[in-house]
Amino acid sequence: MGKQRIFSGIQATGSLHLGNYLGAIRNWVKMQVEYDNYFCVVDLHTITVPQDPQILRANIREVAGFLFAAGIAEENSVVFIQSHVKAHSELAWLLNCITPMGWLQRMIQFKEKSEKQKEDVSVGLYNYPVLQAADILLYDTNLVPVGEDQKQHVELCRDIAQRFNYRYGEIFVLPDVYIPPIGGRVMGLSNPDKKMSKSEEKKDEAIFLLDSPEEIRLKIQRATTDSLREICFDDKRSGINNLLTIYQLLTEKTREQIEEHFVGKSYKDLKEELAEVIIGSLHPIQERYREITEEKGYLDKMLNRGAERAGDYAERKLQMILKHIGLR
Ligand code: AQP
Repeated sequence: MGKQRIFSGIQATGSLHLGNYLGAIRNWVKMQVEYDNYFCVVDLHTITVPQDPQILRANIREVAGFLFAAGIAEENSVVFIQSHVKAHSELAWLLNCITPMGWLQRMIQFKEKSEKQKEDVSVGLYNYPVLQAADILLYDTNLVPVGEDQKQHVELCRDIAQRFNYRYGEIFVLPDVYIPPIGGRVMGLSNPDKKMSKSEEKKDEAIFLLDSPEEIRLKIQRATTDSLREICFDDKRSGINNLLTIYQLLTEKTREQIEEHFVGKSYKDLKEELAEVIIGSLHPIQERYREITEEKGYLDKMLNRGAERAGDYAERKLQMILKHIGLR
């Protein structure tokens, strides 16, 4: 039996943050040896909200660079840019034609993001999960490792695949979602009741992967806590719980070990230690990122090869789908 296949994507809506890393990318790196993997910078998803062309171009490269810098390796994984493989858009159209509008109306992310956009909200934003289903289904994906916010979209993808298979025959593999047991929802620093997000306007909410040690220390120092003193994991104390969860994810210690370690210590001690742990964890990724971006032509070479490998697979799958529908 061959390896099971993973597909996951990441938008280029801004600089990557600790939530993207701990909720998604770090797991992709860990899982990549055991699976056959396709990782994609989903630039077509990114333009479902307005983007400045110059900034978008830079963000796409930054996100791709970080995937390699974090440890995604060509031997195990295909890394590519979504718009470089045309089959994604074509399959999205085909899936649009069988997806009931009512299914999309239930999507929480659309409701949240469209509130911010008000009357400017695009059809593309509404349609986002169908394009995501196309991304996943093109590669016969078995498992989709994502943060918690994407769970509903992967479930919808399964429903679309099932509907398609029922109508046209067993064409699509039904994918499962993988949410990490810890880190599936890293929260914002000053508002720990909202998830850490790239497009959040208040930049203090997130630790970005390129933040300097000084920026990290300052952001953690300002992070919201509470007026209690005891340092322990507690869902009801969202600020302190979030800081401890980040600490746990990066140190890989157990909750008991961490609580014991901080007995008798203050929030200031926790924050100082956490900042150093984050700085130490990001340092090698930042170094590697600089090497990658300084080596002329490296990123383009990797992404061209990725697009070629992904494109071959996707095109074959697309031709088979077109045949089943009656378009070939
Ligand atoms: N705060 C988070 N905690 C854990 N996982 C997270 N992810 C995002 N935020 C967190 C996961 O990161 C992967 C890539 O996300 P995305 O780029 O597709 O967009 P998103 O889910 O909409 O994330 P952002 O960073 O909040 O972007 P914007 O601000 O543009 O909406 C996904 O697996 C996601 O679950």
